[in-house]
Amino acid sequence: MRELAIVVALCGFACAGCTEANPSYLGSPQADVPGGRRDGPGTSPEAGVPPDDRGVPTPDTPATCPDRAAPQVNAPQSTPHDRFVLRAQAPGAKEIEVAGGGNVAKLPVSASGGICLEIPIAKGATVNLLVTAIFGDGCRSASETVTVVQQEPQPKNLALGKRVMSSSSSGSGSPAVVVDGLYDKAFEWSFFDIDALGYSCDNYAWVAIDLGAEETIAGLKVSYPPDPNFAHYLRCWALYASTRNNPPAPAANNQAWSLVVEQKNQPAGTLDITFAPRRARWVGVLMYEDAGSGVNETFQVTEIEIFGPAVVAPFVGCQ
Ligand SMILES: [Ca+2]
Repeated sequence: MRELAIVVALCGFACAGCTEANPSYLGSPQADVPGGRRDGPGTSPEAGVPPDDRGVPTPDTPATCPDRAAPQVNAPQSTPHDRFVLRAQAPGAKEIEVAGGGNVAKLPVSASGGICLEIPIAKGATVNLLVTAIFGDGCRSASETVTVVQQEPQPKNLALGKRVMSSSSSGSGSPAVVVDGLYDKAFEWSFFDIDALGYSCDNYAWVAIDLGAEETIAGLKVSYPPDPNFAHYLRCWALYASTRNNPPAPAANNQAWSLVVEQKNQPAGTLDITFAPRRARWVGVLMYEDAGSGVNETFQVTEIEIFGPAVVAPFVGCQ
């Protein structure tokens, strides 16, 4: 059975940025502020007392109402979209009330006993709603609380916990610390490199990560120890990708690898970039030059993350 589908401008209690005016089919703001049941057993109407949020019955609410369960509500906890779908079921009810941010919508239930709403939500906002059924006898059910957060989709770190290979290093332990999801320990590579002719991006250390399967990659993040004077970051570096299952060590002129992105003068601080999506089974980072002086290039890396593209499924509204 087709359910009532209405787009409602309901704002969360702490919502900012809601620009739509109170639609005509919403109750007047503050006329029916959600404050819990107003029709519970033992309550009595106070003639002439305007509705408020103290649990006082409205004048047209019966003096005694049976206990009725809250509507069954289906809504996401979070959404990447600018609206979300709220469905509620309360068989036998006359209306279902959705209240939030000082606005109230009362919608007649369909023959199947439900409603469906598409509710706008501002970027980064949290919407809090109370959903209550209203029956033909004027009595109200208990209320169901709904909280929905709008947040941007988080791309998945495809490197987390995956197999790591690297050139010989000066570090102790395993280079797997760069894919353990933690930022506490750095793994170190260091090699002798005289830049007789200056800054050269010639010799390098490398680290390669097996993503475990061919994936679409679209981002790289490299993290370092939290030292304000840190010089052992990737100043000159390159990211390569391979779709082979067992490629040789990454190298600039190896046909098993293709260049994704390179930087010859990366500034200090966490390296965090996105690039055009491409397929890769392995990724390889070539580390040419740090920002220190001396006859060694030394790199200390706490974590390497490879991100897939942020995927947002199309919004599906009330059908
Ligand atoms: Ca780590």
